[in-house]
Amino acid sequence: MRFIDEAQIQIRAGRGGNGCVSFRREKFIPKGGPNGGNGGDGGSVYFAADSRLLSLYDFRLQRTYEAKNGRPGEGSQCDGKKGEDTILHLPIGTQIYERTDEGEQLLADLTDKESLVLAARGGRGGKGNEFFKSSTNRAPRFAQKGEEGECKTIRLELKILADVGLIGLPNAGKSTFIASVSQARPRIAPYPFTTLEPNLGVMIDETDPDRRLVIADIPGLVEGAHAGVGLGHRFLKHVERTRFLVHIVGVDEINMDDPFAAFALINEELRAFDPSLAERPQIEVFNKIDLLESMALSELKEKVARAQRNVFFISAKEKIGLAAVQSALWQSAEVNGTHKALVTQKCGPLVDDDEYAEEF
Ligand SMILES: Nc1nc2c(ncn2[C@@H]2O[C@H](COP(=O)(O)OP(=O)(O)OP(=O)(O)O)[C@@H](O)[C@H]2O)c(=O)[nH]1
Ligand SMILES: [Mg+2]
Repeated sequence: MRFIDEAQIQIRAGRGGNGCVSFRREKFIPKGGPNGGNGGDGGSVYFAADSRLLSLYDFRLQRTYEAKNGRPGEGSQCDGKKGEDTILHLPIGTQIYERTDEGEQLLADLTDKESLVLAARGGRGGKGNEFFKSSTNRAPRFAQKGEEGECKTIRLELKILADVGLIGLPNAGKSTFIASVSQARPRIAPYPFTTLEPNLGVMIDETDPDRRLVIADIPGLVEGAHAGVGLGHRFLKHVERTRFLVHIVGVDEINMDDPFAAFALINEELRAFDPSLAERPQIEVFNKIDLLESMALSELKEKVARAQRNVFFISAKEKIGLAAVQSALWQSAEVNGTHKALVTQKCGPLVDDDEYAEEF
């Protein structure tokens, strides 16, 4: 599976270059002064957020990352070159923990596409002997060594950031929904557990392209997910950092006597995983209404009205009723009358390496 949301790596910054001991020696200047240059600083290791990424897969393949050492200083006051930095690109939403014998500590949370974090600082270059020249020591015969660069064990954990999380039973039509309202093109198929990894889609307002919402589609949940049934709750952490949820129930799988039981079942799973997730604002949706006879549909609508619930009726496949859900989403995203959303992510599903290479 390409979607990986945890990895552990070693990072090592570069050593500083040693300072140089050297004296000016020229034919008619037999005792020229010290002229050893300073060593260059070692390169540092940085983490940068990259909105094109949605997996820590690469960090399972390569576990050690180093920045370059600084070059030593040379005679004739030549300072050594600084070692090159290494910048590691991570998906937005990656949390960076440093592991030590005492435990682990959060170094940074890449919540923004502009995030750039210094994770391991390069060692300082040593001073050359010219630096140490003074009135009391006009010919120092020593220079400093370069410092070691920092070396750290890092645990990376991706927790997707999105405005909207899609939840529901397998086969409810979550992926069909995200495909209908965004550019995301996840796999859709008539059997449960088609989605095995989260997909991200961006819903764009046609009348105002600056208005966007990032939607996360995760694999379906089943009863007992919190105890590991089905794909378990492994993916629920990827809706933990969403602002609101769209809860999709396929009408082909409900019991007409108790049509809301399917919502309750998933809500129980949310509660068992994290009570605050169960309190997250939810937009409830009955999907696949094209499969219902008009009599059954009217009956269901009546039940919703009687229960005084605000459930939307859609067909994600036939694109019926989507506008109402979308406008409810825009409304939920408003804070004090203005649109507020994460505009940080623009990618769809996990970028394929070849596509990635082509595009960049
Ligand atoms: N008739 C009808 N079929 C739909 C509708 N929405 C989705 N489907 C079908 O339902 C099946 C499951 O759809 P998906 O979008 O893959 O469902 P999912 O919730 O993402 O499923 P998992 O990824 O397994 O959790 C597919 O065969 C879809 O074509 C709809 O509105 N009407
Ligand atoms: Mg799916």
